Amino acid sequence: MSTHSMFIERKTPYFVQRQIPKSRQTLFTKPHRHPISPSLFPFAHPRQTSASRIEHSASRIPPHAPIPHSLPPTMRPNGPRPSVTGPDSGPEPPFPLKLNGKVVKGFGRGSKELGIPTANIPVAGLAVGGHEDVENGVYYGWAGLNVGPDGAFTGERGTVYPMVMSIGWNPFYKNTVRSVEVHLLHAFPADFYAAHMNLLILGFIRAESDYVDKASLIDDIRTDIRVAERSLRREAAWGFEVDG
Ligand code: ADP
Ligand code: RBF
Ligand code: MG
Repeated sequence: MSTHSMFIERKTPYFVQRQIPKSRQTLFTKPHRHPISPSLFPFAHPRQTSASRIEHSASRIPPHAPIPHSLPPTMRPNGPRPSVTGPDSGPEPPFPLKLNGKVVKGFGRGSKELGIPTANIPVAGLAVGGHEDVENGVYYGWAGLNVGPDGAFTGERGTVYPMVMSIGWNPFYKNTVRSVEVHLLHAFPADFYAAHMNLLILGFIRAESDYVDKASLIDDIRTDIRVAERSLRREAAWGFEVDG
């Protein structure tokens, strides 16, 4: 148990622990609902309530105290996941989103060996599509590629494949760069680096997570693939076109 939670949970009234003389116990006879330990937080003593005291306390905060600027990534929540996402009637704004880019080398972590190769495009692809502010997470849609199902380059007009993709910082790998990676739902006989990929994103699946181990990450990506397949199956009636 951490010192902090010990303090929040302790039942002993404050003055008993601190051995405050009876004459000064008036403020502490009722245990505070969220007592703040003056020893842990000297600048946040519960009695210092006037503005001048707060200002005085603030002036004592060291100038270079670290300020947390981002929340820690959320661990994958336990429990079942929905088998489709997004409305059955079709994509709702901001979808559909279009972006594109050339397939480049990614992190080389052997996603392929794990059975989930991801074609990476430069994150600038988001800017090309005008969607730099797109939320991190997992999405589904269609990928138009100038590579056919047999792996051969096809020139201008290509083939359209269902896809599931990840946009973000890959909290499990603690990446320091944002990435855009697309897993095409097709078994290609060969790599297609340098191919051009047009993406049509039709829906959001989930936020990106951190995981206790690699097996749990893979497990979740496998679920993403099934969710993408099912979600796209409804799409026949929506009538979207992707450029190959
Ligand atoms: P990298 O770290 O370079 O992205 P990966 O292990 O993720 O390497 O493999 C990605 C490459 O695998 C893609 O760039 C592409 O050339 C090839 N590839 C083969 N099949 C697929 C597929 N179904 N989806 C995505 N990429 C595939
Ligand atoms: N990486 C993460 O750290 N957290 C995720 O939630 C996550 N979700 C992904 C979902 C999909 C559909 C794909 C294709 C990748 C995802 N990744 C995620 C990225 C993954 O870590 C990366 O592809 C690895 O390099 C796989 O080994
Ligand atoms: Mg990749």
